[in-house]
Parts: sequence; C-alpha cells; structure tokens
Amino acid sequence: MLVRILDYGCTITEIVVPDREGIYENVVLSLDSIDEYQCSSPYFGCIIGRVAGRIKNAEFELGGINYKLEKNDCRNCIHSGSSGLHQVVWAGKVINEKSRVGVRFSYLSVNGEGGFPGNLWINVTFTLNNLNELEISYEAVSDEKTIVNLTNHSYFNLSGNLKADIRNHWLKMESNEFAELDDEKLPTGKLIDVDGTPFDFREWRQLKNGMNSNDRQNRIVGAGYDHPFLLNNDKRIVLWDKESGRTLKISTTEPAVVLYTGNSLEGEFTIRGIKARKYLGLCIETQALPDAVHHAHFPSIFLERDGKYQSCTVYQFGLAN
Ligand code: G6D
Repeated sequence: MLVRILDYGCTITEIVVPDREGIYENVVLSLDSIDEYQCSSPYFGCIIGRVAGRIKNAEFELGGINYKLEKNDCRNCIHSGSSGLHQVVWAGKVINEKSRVGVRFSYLSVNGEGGFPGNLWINVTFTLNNLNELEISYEAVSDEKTIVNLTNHSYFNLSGNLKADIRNHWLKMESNEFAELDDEKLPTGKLIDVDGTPFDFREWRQLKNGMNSNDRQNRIVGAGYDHPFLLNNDKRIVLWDKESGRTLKISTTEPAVVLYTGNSLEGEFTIRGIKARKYLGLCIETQALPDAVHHAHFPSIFLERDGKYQSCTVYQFGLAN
C-alpha cells in the first residue's frame, strides 16, 4: 500500500490499497492542488487542532481568564478557526527504519495563536509498516495550562477512486453511548444509550440506516451522522465495503470518535474530477468529546503546564469477504 502526506496541514492526500481483485485505488478524498485545499477543502485529510470540533460561543474560561476564539461557525468556533493547524506548513523529518517508514512533523503554535493560551510544541508522526498499518501518533507540551484535542480529518471511501458513495459501507463500533447534539451541532451534554437506535453499531450496520432514519438526531445533522461516540474499553472500530472487500480497522488511545458521513459535502468544487456531493466520504475522527471545555463530565482536554499530551491512532487496511 502507499500513503502520501503533505507538510501543509499534515494532510493525507492518498492511501492506495488493493481491492479483492488486486486493483490498487485511493480510498481517501483529496484534491489536486494547494489552491484547492486553501479555497474549498472541507478539511480533507488534514490535522485538526489545537482543538477539534465545535466550541460553544467561540470562547472558554481558563484560570480566571476568558479566551476568545474565531466565530467561524455562526456564533461558535469549529476546528480552531481559520488559523488552525490544518493550514500551517509543518517541518517534516523522514523516518526510514527496517520495519516502518514515515514522517515526523513538528510545529510550534505560539502563545495566543488562534486565541489559545500557551506556547504549544507539537509533533505528529506518521508511520507505515508491513502489516498495512498507518499509525498517527501525536505529542504536545505547553509552557502554560491550555486545552488540546487533536485529530485527523480524513474522509474514507473504500469503494476506491470514489466509484460509489459510502451509504452501503458497513460499520461495527464498540460504543454504548453517543453525545446528543443541538441544532447548532453542539453537544448538549447528554449521553444517549445507542440501544434500539440507528446509532447502535455494536453489530454490523450500514451507514444508509442513518440517512434514511427519522430519528431527530439523524435529521438535524442533514440526514446521516455527525455525532461523537464514547468508545467502550474495547475500542475496536471496523469499516467494510462489501463490494470491493476492503476493510479498515481503527484502534485508538482516544476516548471517543466523531462519525461524520459527509452530509454537508456539497459545493461547487470537484474532488479529483468528481463533483462534490453528499456521502462521498465518511470521517471517523478519533478524539475527546467536542466542546469538552464546557462539559466537566466529558473526558478532559486540559493540558497542564509541562504536562504531555499523547495520542495514537492506528488504521489497518485489509480485505474481507
Ligand atoms: C460540518 O458538522 C460537520 C463537521 O463535523 C465537519 O468536521 C465539517 O463539516 C467538515 O461542519
């Protein structure tokens, strides 16, 4: 398999893996030029941070100080605003070892960048091994107490080269609860039991169940999923495209994932020649729960001064009949 990554936003532009006939195709959504990434990308393949997800009213309080962020999603902040980590150029160092190859990207997000406190030194290391595992590991340290919640925003489509959309993909995920969203797609703070709902992926479920569902939570996000799921201790997540046979197994140290089925993936742009449309890709963003800074009962995203943020997610590609 082959993986291509840009130093611009640590953006994954290609993950090329075989289908059951041995045909190698790209299984992530990506664009042809940096200009397109800067003008029309809905975060295709890039790192998200300092804090992934929405932050209510684009502000938070820390140590008695009220920090103001960019209001780039109505009155809220999403994905840390236009100065987020997705649009900076990272310094890359090649890793070339016997059992794995990759790149280690580094960036210093200076105190106040995006509105966040603390100088934050960040390393993001991508490695690929001979088990067809792509590992992304994140490390960060800060000289002041701050908040951090990093993820990768790749859109997967296992059909290969966007031959089909993701509605018929199957998903299995060990999660008993998902976070209820309000009309602004912000967590209300309530965690809902998946049992008996289209959000129950503990057995195999096709994603189109969410698109066709009358459940209010599926409707308010544009007919599909755009929800945080709290993972069980066994954090196995498996995505499967029956047509091609391709599978993606995800394991992570993170407590949650946001499952986003590309419900807003519309716009006057093409994705490597294919007109953008709903459901062309889905994101499984490993992270803490969004807006955790406003919900004390959510897993914490505070990083203490001289503490160390560490996170690791492994994407293993394979085939299954
Ligand atoms: C939409 O609500 C979704 C987000 O979850 C996603 O990250 C973004 O599009 C790309 O705003």
